Amino acid sequence: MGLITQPYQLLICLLPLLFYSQCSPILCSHHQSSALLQFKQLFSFQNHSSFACEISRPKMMSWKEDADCCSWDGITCDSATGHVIGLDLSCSWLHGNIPSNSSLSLLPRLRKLNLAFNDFNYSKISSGFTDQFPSLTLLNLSFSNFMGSIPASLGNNITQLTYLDLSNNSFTGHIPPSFSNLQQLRHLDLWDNNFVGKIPASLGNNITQLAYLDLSYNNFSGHIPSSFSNLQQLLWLNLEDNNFVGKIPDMFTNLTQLSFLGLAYNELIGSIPSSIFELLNLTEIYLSFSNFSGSVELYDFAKLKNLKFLSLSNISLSVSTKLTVNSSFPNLSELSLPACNISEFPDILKTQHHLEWLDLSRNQIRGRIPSWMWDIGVHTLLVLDLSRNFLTSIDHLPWKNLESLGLDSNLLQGSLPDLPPHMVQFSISNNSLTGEIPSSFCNLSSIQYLDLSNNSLSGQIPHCLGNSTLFTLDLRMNNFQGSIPQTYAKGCNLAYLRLNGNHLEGPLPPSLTNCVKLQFLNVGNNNLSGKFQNVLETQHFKSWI
Ligand SMILES: *[C@@H]1O[C@H](CO)[C@@H](O)[C@H](O)[C@H]1NC(C)=O
Ligand SMILES: *[C@@H]1O[C@H](CO)[C@@H](O)[C@H](O)[C@H]1NC(C)=O
Ligand SMILES: *[C@@H]1O[C@H](CO)[C@@H](O)[C@H](O)[C@H]1NC(C)=O
Ligand SMILES: *[C@@H]1O[C@H](CO)[C@@H](O)[C@H](O)[C@H]1NC(C)=O
Ligand SMILES: *[C@@H]1O[C@H](CO)[C@@H](O)[C@H](O)[C@H]1NC(C)=O
Ligand SMILES: *[C@@H]1O[C@H](CO)[C@@H](O)[C@H](O)[C@H]1NC(C)=O
Ligand SMILES: *[C@@H]1O[C@H](CO)[C@@H](O)[C@H](O)[C@H]1NC(C)=O
Ligand SMILES: *[C@@H]1O[C@H](CO)[C@@H](O)[C@H](O)[C@H]1NC(C)=O
Ligand SMILES: *[C@@H]1O[C@H](CO)[C@@H](O)[C@H](O)[C@H]1NC(C)=O
Ligand SMILES: *[C@@H]1O[C@H](CO)[C@@H](O)[C@H](O)[C@H]1NC(C)=O
Ligand SMILES: *[C@@H]1O[C@H](CO)[C@@H](O)[C@H](O)[C@H]1NC(C)=O
Ligand SMILES: CC(=O)N[C@H]1CO[C@H](CO)[C@@H](O)[C@@H]1O
Repeated sequence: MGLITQPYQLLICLLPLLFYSQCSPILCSHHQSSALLQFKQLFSFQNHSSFACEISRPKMMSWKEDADCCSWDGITCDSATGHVIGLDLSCSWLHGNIPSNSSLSLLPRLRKLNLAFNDFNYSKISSGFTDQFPSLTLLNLSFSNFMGSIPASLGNNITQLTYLDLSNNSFTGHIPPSFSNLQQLRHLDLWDNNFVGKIPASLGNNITQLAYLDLSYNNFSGHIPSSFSNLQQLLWLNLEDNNFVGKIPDMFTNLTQLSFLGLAYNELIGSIPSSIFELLNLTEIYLSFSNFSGSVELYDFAKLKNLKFLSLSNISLSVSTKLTVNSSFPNLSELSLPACNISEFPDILKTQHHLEWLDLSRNQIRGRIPSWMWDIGVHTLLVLDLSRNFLTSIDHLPWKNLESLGLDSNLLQGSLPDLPPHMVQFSISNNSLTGEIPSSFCNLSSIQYLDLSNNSLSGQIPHCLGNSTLFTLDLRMNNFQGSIPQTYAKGCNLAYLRLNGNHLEGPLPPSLTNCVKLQFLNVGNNNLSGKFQNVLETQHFKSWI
């Protein structure tokens, strides 16, 4: 309980004494509560400003002039002095601009400021804003529609900062040199902004307590600083989706705690440093879509027993191992190896029992799927992408929970397989399949994307595909006959319908007007009749409907 230091606090304390046996003095000074109420005036409250929050409420709406601001929702006070030291307005439905002279500056003792998940209508952060809070340890502005650059002076003043989250805004500009003063920083998240420029070497030299560093989804360029080798506390390093160039520096020897490594979607060249294979705490590695050269053996990753997610692409990967019965490989959840020059199913798959995601697309795998593959992730596999290989037949789909299957651009012959019941996405275009669509396709209760185009399929289009959950239906360039399904129900989800290049007859179904989301329709090169026939050979259904 705080000391009663001001006469009016004493008064308010005594009044309730007439009714209650306990006295709880008002901690909050008048000028603090009026600063907060003035800040409240800047905003309107709209729940969609916090749409991304699981739980949200308009915290400020309960703030009342005659109450102790230290008890207000979102406020923390120092219990001895009554100073407001914490303001947590995350997920509070705020909509409006924060001006550079906002009354928050009247709360100079703030240590934690969390404004995440609101809509500040592209406000800028002025140097005035951050310079006001010399004791700040936490600043969270994530996902709240800020823009503009980081004030150059930021690091000069708030040197106690340990946690800085500016992720998912529209910030621009460089990381200012003053950041090198933020030597207490443990968490730096700039994910999903429009930052540019090089990463200052001082980031690695000076901010050596960093445990979490996320610069992904920006437009940073230049080399990855070799000074990152000093970040020995690092658990999380994500530099994905920037314009980093050059070789990965030799920085991993010291990063022994690293658990997440994301370097995908850059323009990195050179080989993947073998020091990565010594980082025993790694659980996730994303190195796809860069320009690495050299070759890697999949088995190099065998020591990383904690590895769950492995994603490589566009490198020459050697997958055949001398896998013995006893030898173990990490138990992966996700293995993504597109365009890795692979010519066979990697035999390390034989030891994978928890696989949920397997991408071997754009490789040179030939023939049929080996029968031992049927035991891999029978109950766990959700996503399987084998498109753009040289597979010749698909006999069996034993994966009960599979939701997405890609088999496009192979050499598949024979008829369509029956699909697992929870399938959401299935594409098998550009093959040589024959026969009809199995009636079992009518049991697919979650299907959204179905692409059977460019095959030699025939027979009628099952009418159940009209009245379905489909968003995309692509059956073009086959030999389908008969009429177009007539049964488009109200609430139809269909947005893309391509039936061109078949032998379909009859009119376009009137019920297609139930598909109000339809954006793309092509029924050309068929034998359709009826009044819509010519008009409908347009690609933008909405434009004339
Ligand atoms: C947001 O408010 C609208 C009405 O103003 C209401 O229909 C909707 O359910 C609310 N959403 C949430 C997530 O509270
Ligand atoms: C949001 O910003 C725009 C443009 O600066 C302005 O016209 C509008 O009034 C602002 N809305 C609110 C709620 O402050
Ligand atoms: C901020 O400046 C505007 C005018 O530029 C003024 O109307 C407003 O009262 C000022 N707010 C504070 C808190 O000083
Ligand atoms: C900051 O906001 C993010 C929202 O992106 C949230 O996940 C995180 O927990 C917040 N951090 C703190 C310390 O409140
Ligand atoms: C923060 O910087 C401003 C100028 O940028 C200066 O006036 C102020 O004294 C500094 N505050 C601290 C605590 O260093
Ligand atoms: C930051 O590191 C650089 C070396 O990169 C050093 O020259 C500088 O003094 C350091 N800055 C601070 C504030 O410690
Ligand atoms: C990203 O940076 C590159 C140069 O590194 C530049 O050409 C490009 O326009 C930038 N893109 C954006 C969206 O700022
Ligand atoms: C590892 O960190 C130490 C201490 O910061 C440093 O002296 C050494 O050069 C680092 N090693 C590498 C390979 O970067
Ligand atoms: C890294 O792994 C070691 C050995 O498994 C473990 O003792 C340590 O706690 C791990 N570190 C982290 C940060 O998980
Ligand atoms: C990386 O590869 C892409 C295409 O594979 C190419 O366009 C780009 O120029 C390459 N970049 C570098 C830095 O080699
Ligand atoms: C569409 O299917 C549902 C259930 O599958 C059924 O209740 C409804 O009658 C069907 N509508 C049409 C137009 O066939
Ligand atoms: C990945 C992610 O959640 N990105 C979000 C960033 O914020 C914008 C809106 O400001 C969302 O549309 C993105 O989905």
